[in-house]
Order: sequence, then structure tokens, then C-alpha cells
Amino acid sequence: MTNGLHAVTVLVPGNLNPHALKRLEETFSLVRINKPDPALVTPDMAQSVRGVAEAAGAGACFIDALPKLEIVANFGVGYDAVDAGHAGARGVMVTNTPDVLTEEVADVAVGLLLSALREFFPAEQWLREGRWEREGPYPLTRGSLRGRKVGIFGMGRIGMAVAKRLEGFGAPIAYHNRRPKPDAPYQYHPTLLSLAGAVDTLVSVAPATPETEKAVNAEVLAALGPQGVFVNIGRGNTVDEEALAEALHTDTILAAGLDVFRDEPRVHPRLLTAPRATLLPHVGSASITTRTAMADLCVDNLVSWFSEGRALTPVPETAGVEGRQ
Ligand code: 8YV
Repeated sequence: MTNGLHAVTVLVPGNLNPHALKRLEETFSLVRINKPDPALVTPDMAQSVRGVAEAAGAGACFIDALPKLEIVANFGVGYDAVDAGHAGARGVMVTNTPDVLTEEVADVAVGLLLSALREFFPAEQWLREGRWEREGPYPLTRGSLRGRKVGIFGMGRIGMAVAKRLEGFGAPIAYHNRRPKPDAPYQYHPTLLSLAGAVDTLVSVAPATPETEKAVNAEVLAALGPQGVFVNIGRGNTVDEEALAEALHTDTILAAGLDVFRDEPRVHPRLLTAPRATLLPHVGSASITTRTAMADLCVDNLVSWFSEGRALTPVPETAGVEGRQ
């Protein structure tokens, strides 16, 4: 069924998962450039590229530099680096990779929360440095999951999976989302500030949008209170990182567990020195199993588009875009 697809040219700007690259190479005519920069698009590419597979984004100018483009297949559920509104207006389909990473990312959110509260990394360092033997047990942690009230910011698929897990830990759950979710049996808060005032544990799974930009700010963090813990598994853009670092350094909140940052791979220097901060290099979905499933869904979207004229997982902005054959 995919034999005829070698005539279709797919462009990969920047790095992509090796399994995705292998499948793209076997299935399509693959071309590559270093990054999604319109200046790197050759006249040949402009005339031939019908599909893009990327984890590096696709801005409006890049999309416009490819007049034959029909589909951008984003590797990842978050597609904030793709200008999906512009793509939709130009009749270009955009797909992402939902569902296949939900449980994996939710697992890491819980791991981050426990690690931030119970100080796993500093405790392990204590052991490795021989201090257990020399000085005795690691000091008791100020943080504990016991008795906590959890707030979820962003009640999508991953938010629901995090909520289910934390229910299992005995924590009452509340949430803030653009609008209430009929299938979420948890207390809804119409604002993030009201949610933060009602809980001491805030887990952000929110996407990066103009509305969520720096939504987790000094006021929200102060509302969490001195026992507050903030976990971010969504996007760094949703946080005022200067305010978060300040809140940690001044004991305005107790702890943080962060997998995502505003300017990855650069991390705000005051977050690096903050007490009780567990910092991970954006590894939420980064197991071989889950990244392979994401790669398959990314490539399957292209295969389905070019062989059957329909995308498997279109993003809402381009759900109405139709195939051209
Ligand atoms: C990946 C993610 O790090 O899916 C997302 O939105 O943030 C992660 O799963 C990313 O997709 C890798 O490019």
C-alpha cells in the first residue's frame, strides 16, 4: 500500500527520532535540513516537498517557503512550535502524537512530585558521598505527600492520567482548565489563582498558548503557601521562572519538580541553585517504548495522508483541512 509513496518528498528540518527517520527513509523520498529555517529551503525543495516531519517546529515563514506543502507531522503532543493557525488558513494539515505518551508522562509527573517532596536526588547524593556511613541518616524531609491537596492546571488527557494516579495516593483533586471537563469528577476552579488558593500541590500540564504564558506567577505561587509544591510536566512558557526561583529561594513555597523550561536546554540559573528543586532535562516521554510509539504515529499520519487522504490525529486548528487527491 505504501509502495507508491516514494514519489512523495518529505522534509525533516532538524533532529528527529531515529525510528521515525528510518521509516521515513524506507517509505518516502526524504530530504533534510538543519533547522526549520526558510533560508535553508532550496528551490528544488520548494517545488517538491509535500510533507514535513519535525520535532523542531514550523513557523509561518517556513510553511510559506514550501508552496506544495500539504501536511506537517509534529513529533510530540505539544505543537506550540508549529504555527497551526497559519497552516490551517493555508490549507495545510497539522498532526501531533496524542495518547501514545499519556501514561508515560503522567508517571514522570508523579515521580517528580515524590522526588521534590522526599528529596530523592540529594538523599542519593548523601549515600554516594559516604555521608550515611560517616554522619548517619539523611535528615528528615520537610516535604511529604501525606495530607496534600492536589490541583491540576490543564485537564487534558495527561492531566486526567495524573489525577487518577494521585487519587490512588489518597489525595483530593481539583483542577483549572479553560472550561470544565464533563468527564472529570473533580472540583473545577474558574481561575488558576482560585485553584492555587485551595490546594498546596500544583501540577501543571498546560500547553503553551498566549493565555497560559507566565500563568504560574508570583501571586499564584504565594497562594500555594509555604507548604506549596509546584510540578511542571507541560511547558516552561506557562511559568514566570524568575518568580518561581524567588519563591523557592525565599521559602514562599517548599519545593518544585520541573521537567520543562522556558529556554530549553538552557535552565534559569537561579532555578539551578534553588533548594528542594528536582530538575529533569525534558524526559517526560523519553523512554524507547514511548518515543517509538510517537515516531510510528508521526509517520503513520504521513502515510495515511498520502495514501488515503486523511490524517489520523489532526490538531483542532486544522481538523477541517482536506486531502488534495
Ligand atoms: C517530547 C513533548 O519531549 O510531546 C510533547 O509535547 O514535550 C515531549 O513528549 C517532544 O515531543 C520531543 O520533541
